[in-house]
Amino acid sequence: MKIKEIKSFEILDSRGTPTIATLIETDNFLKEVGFVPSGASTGSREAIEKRDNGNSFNGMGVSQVIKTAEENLFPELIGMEIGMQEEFDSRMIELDGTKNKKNFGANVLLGLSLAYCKLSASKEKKPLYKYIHDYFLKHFSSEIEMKMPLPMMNILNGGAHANNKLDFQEFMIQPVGFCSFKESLICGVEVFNFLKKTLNHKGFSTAVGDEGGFAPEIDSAEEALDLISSSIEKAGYKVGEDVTFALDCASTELFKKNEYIFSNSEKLSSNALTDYLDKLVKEYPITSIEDGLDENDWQGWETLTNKLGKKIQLVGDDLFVTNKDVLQDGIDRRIANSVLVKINQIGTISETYQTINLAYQHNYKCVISHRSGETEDNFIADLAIGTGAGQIKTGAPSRSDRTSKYNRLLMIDAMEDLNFLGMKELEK
Ligand code: 2PG
Ligand code: MG
Repeated sequence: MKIKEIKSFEILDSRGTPTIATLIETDNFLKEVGFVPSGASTGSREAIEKRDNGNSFNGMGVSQVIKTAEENLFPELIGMEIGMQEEFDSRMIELDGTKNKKNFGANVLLGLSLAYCKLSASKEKKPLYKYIHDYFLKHFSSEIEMKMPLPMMNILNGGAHANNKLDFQEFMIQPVGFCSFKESLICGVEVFNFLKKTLNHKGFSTAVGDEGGFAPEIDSAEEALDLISSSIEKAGYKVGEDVTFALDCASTELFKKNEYIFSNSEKLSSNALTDYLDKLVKEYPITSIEDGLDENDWQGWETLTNKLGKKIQLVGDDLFVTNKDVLQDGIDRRIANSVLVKINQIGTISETYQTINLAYQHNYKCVISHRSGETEDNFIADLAIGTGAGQIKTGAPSRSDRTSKYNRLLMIDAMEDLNFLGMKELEK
């Protein structure tokens, strides 16, 4: 089975920003499409998302980017055999010829890599998650089992995803105290709905931010955590037992001239922010903190990891950018203990696998993640199950760009008898 035709389309992501969908057709008429997500708070080491910088869509268009790929990249891929992800991705990387994929754009490469991966699953007549699992086992030494991921649900938004004064970007819940994915998700949905009632009752707006979570006009992390705590209780669950908290501080966005600057004009040093996070962990049942510090504040990360790394999950997002070389540096310096995995940060599926494998080899956990700009593509649901990552971060249970992932998980969960570890996932 070989590639016969490739076509890319300029489409829209969940924020109305252009992105790319790529369709590959094989010589036996199979077709698959890969849709590319896009971030707002991006790490500086991410692979390059290429845009036209022309007149359309305020410079955000991608039609010229697609045209260049159609002329110079796609013809080189026609005729390639389906089912050899690494060879396919390596060929694209070689043709791009740059370290950060700035020639054709990581958004171009990812659309191709995704469509190719889906076709490989079709070729083997396997569901995508099963194909990913088998591929991973065949190519890597990490021992993994397929399992349902624990949701990390962003129900209250701040930072670059909302226009309120909340400095931290994401206030998430992890429904840890349940025996099945479905029960865990139901709990998350109920808490989300009670949060809406709580906000309404207190006179706050219930409009939502980019990832479907509420974005009320509040300005402190404590206030956000208190609002969520009371919603958990009102929904009939126990804070810290049934549901724990996860934060994405997205601190790279706050870091200027060696200080973390908050919207109330308060300036914290790296050590002061670490102390503040430590205090929050003592006061609230927080089980995970992502990007607690800036992507370049590695000294600070060492202190943060020494202080909290044995107690909770410390996730590197902008810090590691799903890049195995950057992750290796982090492992060498023993910073963080978990990696956020975003397919468009690195731009190909096989490099994503390599990063996941490296993490597993060094006992780092993986959280498979969406971007703030998403599409209807639910590939990451299959990726989370197939790689046995155990955790998925894909926003609030609201807006179809977010629920498409939860819905895919619900359907797989109903069809397969897969393990779900809940709290044990975090304790492993
Ligand atoms: C993050 C992501 C996803 P963005 O920081 O973790 O929640 O946001 O896609 O804007 O980088
Ligand atoms: Mg993040």
